Amino acid sequence: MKPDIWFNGDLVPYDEAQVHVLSHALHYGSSVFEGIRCYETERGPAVFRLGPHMRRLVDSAKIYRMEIPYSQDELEAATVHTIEHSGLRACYIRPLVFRGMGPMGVNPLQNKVETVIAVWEWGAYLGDEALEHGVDVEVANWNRMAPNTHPAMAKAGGNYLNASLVKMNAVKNDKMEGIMLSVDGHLAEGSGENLFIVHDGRIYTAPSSLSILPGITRDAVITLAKERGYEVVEKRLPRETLYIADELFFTGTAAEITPIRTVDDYTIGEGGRGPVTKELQDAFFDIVRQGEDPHDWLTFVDVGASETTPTATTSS
Ligand code: PPE
Repeated sequence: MKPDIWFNGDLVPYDEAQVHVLSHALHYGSSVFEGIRCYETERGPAVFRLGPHMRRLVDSAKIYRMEIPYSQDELEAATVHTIEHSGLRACYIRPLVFRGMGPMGVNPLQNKVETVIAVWEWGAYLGDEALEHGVDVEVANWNRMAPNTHPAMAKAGGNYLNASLVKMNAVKNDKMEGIMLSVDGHLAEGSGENLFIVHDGRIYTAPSSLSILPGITRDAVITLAKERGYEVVEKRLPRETLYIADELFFTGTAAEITPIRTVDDYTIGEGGRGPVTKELQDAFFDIVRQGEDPHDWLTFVDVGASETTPTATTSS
Protein backbone atom coordinates (compact mmCIF):
# COMPACT_ATOMS: atom_id res chain seq x y z
CA MET A 1 0.00 0.00 0.00
CA LYS A 2 1.38 3.36 -1.02
CA PRO A 3 0.67 5.99 1.65
CA ASP A 4 -1.84 8.73 0.99
CA ILE A 5 -0.37 12.15 0.24
CA TRP A 6 -1.46 15.38 1.87
CA PHE A 7 -2.22 17.72 -1.03
CA ASN A 8 -3.50 21.26 -0.45
CA GLY A 9 -5.21 20.37 2.81
CA ASP A 10 -6.55 16.87 2.16
CA LEU A 11 -5.13 13.38 2.24
CA VAL A 12 -5.53 11.95 -1.25
CA PRO A 13 -4.70 8.48 -2.59
CA TYR A 14 -1.09 8.21 -3.76
CA ASP A 15 -2.05 7.79 -7.43
CA GLU A 16 -4.31 10.84 -7.40
CA ALA A 17 -1.68 13.32 -6.17
CA GLN A 18 -0.96 14.70 -9.64
CA VAL A 19 -0.18 18.05 -11.25
CA HIS A 20 -0.60 19.59 -14.71
CA VAL A 21 2.34 19.55 -17.15
CA LEU A 22 2.14 23.34 -17.41
CA SER A 23 2.80 23.81 -13.68
CA HIS A 24 5.28 26.65 -13.19
CA ALA A 25 7.67 24.57 -11.06
CA LEU A 26 8.20 22.04 -13.86
CA HIS A 27 9.36 24.76 -16.23
CA TYR A 28 11.26 27.08 -13.90
CA GLY A 29 12.23 25.03 -10.84
CA SER A 30 10.01 27.17 -8.61
CA SER A 31 9.58 24.87 -5.63
CA VAL A 32 10.87 24.67 -2.08
CA PHE A 33 10.95 21.52 -0.01
CA GLU A 34 12.10 19.75 3.13
CA GLY A 35 13.41 16.33 4.05
CA ILE A 36 12.56 15.11 7.55
CA ARG A 37 12.82 11.71 9.22
CA CYS A 38 10.47 9.93 11.56
CA TYR A 39 12.27 7.29 13.64
CA GLU A 40 10.84 4.29 15.42
CA THR A 41 12.22 4.96 18.89
CA GLU A 42 11.81 2.69 21.91
CA ARG A 43 9.17 5.16 23.13
CA GLY A 44 7.26 5.10 19.86
CA PRO A 45 7.60 6.79 16.46
CA ALA A 46 8.98 10.33 16.64
CA VAL A 47 9.82 13.03 14.08
CA PHE A 48 13.32 14.50 14.41
CA ARG A 49 13.33 18.31 14.69
CA LEU A 50 9.99 18.92 13.01
CA GLY A 51 9.86 22.56 14.14
CA PRO A 52 13.19 23.69 12.59
CA HIS A 53 12.46 21.83 9.36
CA MET A 54 9.08 23.51 8.97
CA ARG A 55 10.58 26.86 9.89
CA ARG A 56 13.14 26.38 7.12
CA LEU A 57 10.34 25.50 4.67
CA VAL A 58 8.44 28.65 5.59
CA ASP A 59 11.65 30.69 5.27
CA SER A 60 12.51 29.14 1.89
CA ALA A 61 9.03 30.04 0.64
CA LYS A 62 9.34 33.58 1.98
CA ILE A 63 12.64 34.12 0.14
CA TYR A 64 10.86 33.20 -3.11
CA ARG A 65 7.77 35.31 -2.25
CA MET A 66 5.54 32.24 -2.12
CA GLU A 67 2.60 32.64 0.22
CA ILE A 68 1.89 29.26 1.77
CA PRO A 69 -1.79 29.17 2.70
CA TYR A 70 -0.98 27.31 5.95
CA SER A 71 0.85 28.41 9.08
CA GLN A 72 3.94 26.61 10.35
CA ASP A 73 1.82 25.07 13.11
CA GLU A 74 -0.72 23.82 10.57
CA LEU A 75 2.05 22.29 8.44
CA GLU A 76 3.48 20.54 11.49
CA ALA A 77 0.06 19.20 12.46
CA ALA A 78 -0.55 18.08 8.86
CA THR A 79 2.79 16.24 8.88
CA VAL A 80 1.90 14.39 12.07
CA HIS A 81 -1.53 13.56 10.63
CA THR A 82 -0.02 12.26 7.37
CA ILE A 83 2.38 9.98 9.23
CA GLU A 84 -0.32 8.71 11.61
CA HIS A 85 -2.62 8.02 8.68
CA SER A 86 0.13 6.19 6.75
CA GLY A 87 0.70 3.68 9.53
CA LEU A 88 4.47 3.95 8.92
CA ARG A 89 6.44 3.78 12.16
CA ALA A 90 9.62 5.04 10.49
CA CYS A 91 9.64 7.12 7.34
CA TYR A 92 11.13 9.96 5.35
CA ILE A 93 8.87 12.99 5.07
CA ARG A 94 8.92 15.28 2.05
CA PRO A 95 6.99 18.56 2.39
CA LEU A 96 6.94 20.45 -0.92
CA VAL A 97 5.60 23.88 -1.83
CA PHE A 98 5.54 24.79 -5.50
CA ARG A 99 4.16 27.22 -8.04
CA GLY A 100 1.41 25.49 -9.96
CA MET A 101 -0.92 26.65 -12.71
CA GLY A 102 -1.26 30.24 -13.84
CA PRO A 103 0.17 32.39 -16.59
CA MET A 104 3.10 30.87 -18.48
CA GLY A 105 6.34 32.85 -18.21
CA VAL A 106 9.03 33.50 -15.68
CA ASN A 107 6.96 35.84 -13.48
CA PRO A 108 5.48 33.43 -10.90
CA LEU A 109 3.46 35.86 -8.84
CA GLN A 110 0.06 34.88 -10.28
CA ASN A 111 0.66 31.13 -10.13
CA LYS A 112 -1.12 29.06 -7.51
CA VAL A 113 1.04 28.00 -4.56
CA GLU A 114 0.45 24.29 -3.94
CA THR A 115 1.44 22.37 -0.81
CA VAL A 116 2.26 18.70 -0.50
CA ILE A 117 3.40 16.40 2.30
CA ALA A 118 4.45 12.91 1.23
CA VAL A 119 5.91 10.09 3.34
CA TRP A 120 7.74 6.94 2.36
CA GLU A 121 10.14 4.37 3.75
CA TRP A 122 13.76 5.32 3.05
CA GLY A 123 16.73 3.37 4.35
CA ALA A 124 20.41 4.35 4.36
CA TYR A 125 20.87 7.16 1.81
CA LEU A 126 24.47 6.43 0.85
CA GLY A 127 24.24 2.63 0.88
CA ASP A 128 23.65 0.01 3.57
CA GLU A 129 27.31 -0.35 4.51
CA ALA A 130 27.97 3.38 4.57
CA LEU A 131 27.18 4.18 8.20
CA GLU A 132 29.68 1.63 9.43
CA HIS A 133 32.37 1.49 6.78
CA GLY A 134 32.21 4.92 5.15
CA VAL A 135 31.90 6.04 1.55
CA ASP A 136 34.30 6.84 -1.28
CA VAL A 137 33.83 10.37 -2.62
CA GLU A 138 35.42 12.91 -4.95
CA VAL A 139 35.79 16.65 -5.07
CA ALA A 140 33.19 17.83 -7.57
CA ASN A 141 34.13 19.82 -10.63
CA TRP A 142 30.97 21.91 -10.28
CA ASN A 143 31.03 24.57 -7.54
CA ARG A 144 28.26 25.58 -5.17
CA MET A 145 26.39 28.59 -6.44
CA ALA A 146 27.81 32.05 -5.79
CA PRO A 147 25.94 33.89 -3.00
CA ASN A 148 24.60 36.48 -5.44
CA THR A 149 23.18 33.91 -7.87
CA HIS A 150 20.60 31.87 -5.99
CA PRO A 151 19.99 31.95 -2.27
CA ALA A 152 21.60 28.89 -0.71
CA MET A 153 19.62 29.24 2.52
CA ALA A 154 16.44 28.43 0.62
CA LYS A 155 16.05 24.72 0.09
CA ALA A 156 14.71 25.30 -3.40
CA GLY A 157 14.09 22.73 -6.11
CA GLY A 158 16.17 24.68 -8.62
CA ASN A 159 19.27 24.44 -6.42
CA TYR A 160 19.26 20.71 -6.99
CA LEU A 161 20.09 21.02 -10.68
CA ASN A 162 23.59 21.86 -9.51
CA ALA A 163 23.44 19.06 -6.93
CA SER A 164 22.33 16.50 -9.48
CA LEU A 165 25.25 17.37 -11.81
CA VAL A 166 27.58 16.67 -8.89
CA LYS A 167 25.83 13.42 -7.97
CA MET A 168 25.67 12.14 -11.56
CA ASN A 169 29.39 12.74 -12.07
CA ALA A 170 30.18 10.98 -8.79
CA VAL A 171 28.10 7.95 -9.76
CA LYS A 172 29.71 7.81 -13.22
CA ASN A 173 33.11 7.87 -11.50
CA ASP A 174 32.09 5.01 -9.17
CA LYS A 175 31.98 7.35 -6.17
CA MET A 176 29.12 7.70 -3.74
CA GLU A 177 29.11 11.49 -3.58
CA GLY A 178 30.84 14.70 -4.64
CA ILE A 179 32.10 17.46 -2.33
CA MET A 180 31.53 20.92 -3.75
CA LEU A 181 33.82 23.88 -3.30
CA SER A 182 32.52 27.41 -2.94
CA VAL A 183 33.08 29.84 -5.82
CA ASP A 184 36.28 30.99 -4.13
CA GLY A 185 37.54 27.43 -3.79
CA HIS A 186 36.77 26.61 -0.15
CA LEU A 187 35.20 23.40 1.11
CA ALA A 188 31.42 23.72 1.07
CA GLU A 189 29.28 20.56 1.20
CA GLY A 190 28.06 17.44 -0.59
CA SER A 191 25.21 17.39 -3.11
CA GLY A 192 22.80 16.54 -0.30
CA GLU A 193 24.86 16.69 2.91
CA ASN A 194 26.95 19.01 5.04
CA LEU A 195 30.62 18.16 5.55
CA PHE A 196 32.66 17.83 8.77
CA ILE A 197 36.43 17.50 9.14
CA VAL A 198 38.23 16.16 12.22
CA HIS A 199 41.83 17.28 12.55
CA ASP A 200 44.02 17.06 15.65
CA GLY A 201 41.01 16.60 17.92
CA ARG A 202 39.14 19.65 16.62
CA ILE A 203 36.05 19.53 14.44
CA TYR A 204 35.67 21.86 11.47
CA THR A 205 32.81 22.65 9.11
CA ALA A 206 32.10 25.33 6.53
CA PRO A 207 30.47 28.51 7.84
CA SER A 208 26.87 29.04 6.79
CA SER A 209 28.00 32.17 4.90
CA LEU A 210 29.67 29.91 2.33
CA SER A 211 26.54 29.15 0.27
CA ILE A 212 25.84 25.90 2.08
CA LEU A 213 22.43 24.74 3.16
CA PRO A 214 22.41 25.37 6.92
CA GLY A 215 21.62 21.79 7.83
CA ILE A 216 19.49 20.85 10.78
CA THR A 217 21.54 17.68 11.32
CA ARG A 218 24.68 19.85 11.11
CA ASP A 219 23.28 21.99 13.90
CA ALA A 220 22.43 18.91 15.99
CA VAL A 221 25.91 17.44 15.48
CA ILE A 222 27.55 20.73 16.50
CA THR A 223 25.47 20.65 19.71
CA LEU A 224 26.33 17.00 20.42
CA ALA A 225 30.04 17.58 19.74
CA LYS A 226 30.23 20.64 22.00
CA GLU A 227 28.45 18.72 24.77
CA ARG A 228 31.21 16.12 24.52
CA GLY A 229 33.90 18.75 24.93
CA TYR A 230 34.96 19.16 21.31
CA GLU A 231 35.83 22.52 19.88
CA VAL A 232 33.79 23.05 16.72
CA VAL A 233 35.20 25.64 14.32
CA GLU A 234 33.14 27.07 11.44
CA LYS A 235 35.78 28.18 8.98
CA ARG A 236 36.73 28.52 5.32
CA LEU A 237 39.06 25.62 4.58
CA PRO A 238 41.13 24.83 1.49
CA ARG A 239 40.56 21.64 -0.49
CA GLU A 240 43.72 19.91 0.69
CA THR A 241 42.40 19.93 4.27
CA LEU A 242 40.37 16.92 3.12
CA TYR A 243 43.38 14.83 2.24
CA ILE A 244 45.18 15.37 5.57
CA ALA A 245 42.08 15.04 7.76
CA ASP A 246 42.03 12.43 10.53
CA GLU A 247 38.34 11.85 9.88
CA LEU A 248 35.66 13.17 7.55
CA PHE A 249 31.94 12.70 7.68
CA PHE A 250 28.72 13.93 6.08
CA THR A 251 25.57 14.95 7.92
CA GLY A 252 22.03 15.23 6.61
CA THR A 253 18.53 14.03 7.22
CA ALA A 254 18.83 11.36 4.58
CA ALA A 255 22.57 10.64 5.09
CA GLU A 256 22.36 10.92 8.92
CA ILE A 257 26.05 10.78 9.97
CA THR A 258 28.01 9.00 7.25
CA PRO A 259 31.79 8.53 7.48
CA ILE A 260 33.95 9.24 4.41
CA ARG A 261 36.81 6.79 3.92
CA THR A 262 38.42 8.11 0.73
CA VAL A 263 38.40 11.39 -1.21
CA ASP A 264 39.85 11.47 -4.72
CA ASP A 265 41.40 8.07 -3.84
CA TYR A 266 43.30 9.50 -0.87
CA THR A 267 42.72 7.32 2.21
CA ILE A 268 41.34 9.39 5.09
CA GLY A 269 42.80 8.45 8.47
CA GLU A 270 42.68 4.67 8.79
CA GLY A 271 40.30 4.42 5.84
CA GLY A 272 37.13 3.68 7.75
CA ARG A 273 34.95 5.18 10.45
CA GLY A 274 37.07 7.15 12.92
CA PRO A 275 36.50 7.34 16.69
CA VAL A 276 35.09 10.88 16.76
CA THR A 277 32.64 10.05 13.99
CA LYS A 278 31.60 6.93 15.89
CA GLU A 279 31.13 8.87 19.12
CA LEU A 280 28.88 11.40 17.40
CA GLN A 281 26.96 8.69 15.53
CA ASP A 282 26.35 6.92 18.84
CA ALA A 283 25.13 10.15 20.44
CA PHE A 284 22.78 10.82 17.51
CA PHE A 285 21.45 7.28 17.14
CA ASP A 286 20.95 6.93 20.91
CA ILE A 287 18.46 9.79 20.72
CA VAL A 288 16.54 8.53 17.70
CA ARG A 289 16.61 4.87 18.79
CA GLN A 290 15.94 5.24 22.50
CA GLY A 291 13.66 8.23 22.22
CA GLU A 292 15.29 10.00 25.14
CA ASP A 293 15.07 13.63 24.29
CA PRO A 294 17.10 16.04 26.46
CA HIS A 295 17.22 18.64 23.65
CA ASP A 296 13.49 18.60 22.86
CA TRP A 297 14.24 17.39 19.33
CA LEU A 298 11.50 14.75 19.02
CA THR A 299 7.80 15.05 18.19
CA PHE A 300 6.11 11.77 19.07
CA VAL A 301 3.37 10.55 16.73
CA ASP A 302 0.59 8.13 17.40
CA VAL A 303 0.92 5.62 14.61
CA GLY A 304 -1.64 2.87 14.71
CA ALA A 305 -4.43 5.23 15.66
CA SER A 306 -5.15 6.66 12.21
CA GLU A 307 -7.73 9.41 11.76
CA THR A 308 -7.01 10.77 15.24
CA THR A 309 -6.69 14.43 15.99
CA PRO A 310 -3.19 15.66 15.10
CA THR A 311 -1.00 15.66 18.21
CA ALA A 312 1.93 17.85 17.23
CA THR A 313 3.92 19.18 20.12
CA THR A 314 6.63 21.76 19.71
CA SER A 315 10.20 20.70 19.08
CA SER A 316 13.34 22.69 18.50
N1 PPE B 1 23.16 20.27 2.15
C1 PPE B 1 22.33 19.98 1.12
C2 PPE B 1 22.65 20.52 -0.22
C3 PPE B 1 21.21 19.18 1.36
O1 PPE B 1 20.39 18.90 0.36
C4 PPE B 1 20.96 18.67 2.65
C5 PPE B 1 19.77 17.80 2.92
C6 PPE B 1 21.85 19.02 3.69
C7 PPE B 1 22.93 19.83 3.40
C8 PPE B 1 21.64 18.58 5.11
O2 PPE B 1 20.56 19.28 5.68
P1 PPE B 1 19.66 18.66 6.85
O3 PPE B 1 18.87 17.55 6.26
O4 PPE B 1 18.84 19.79 7.30
O5 PPE B 1 20.60 18.16 7.90
N2 PPE B 1 19.38 16.97 1.84
C9 PPE B 1 18.09 16.37 1.84
C10 PPE B 1 17.71 15.85 0.47
C11 PPE B 1 18.33 14.61 -0.01
C12 PPE B 1 17.72 14.15 -1.34
O6 PPE B 1 18.38 13.38 -2.09
O7 PPE B 1 16.57 14.52 -1.63
C13 PPE B 1 17.92 15.36 2.96
O8 PPE B 1 18.91 14.89 3.53
O9 PPE B 1 16.78 15.06 3.29
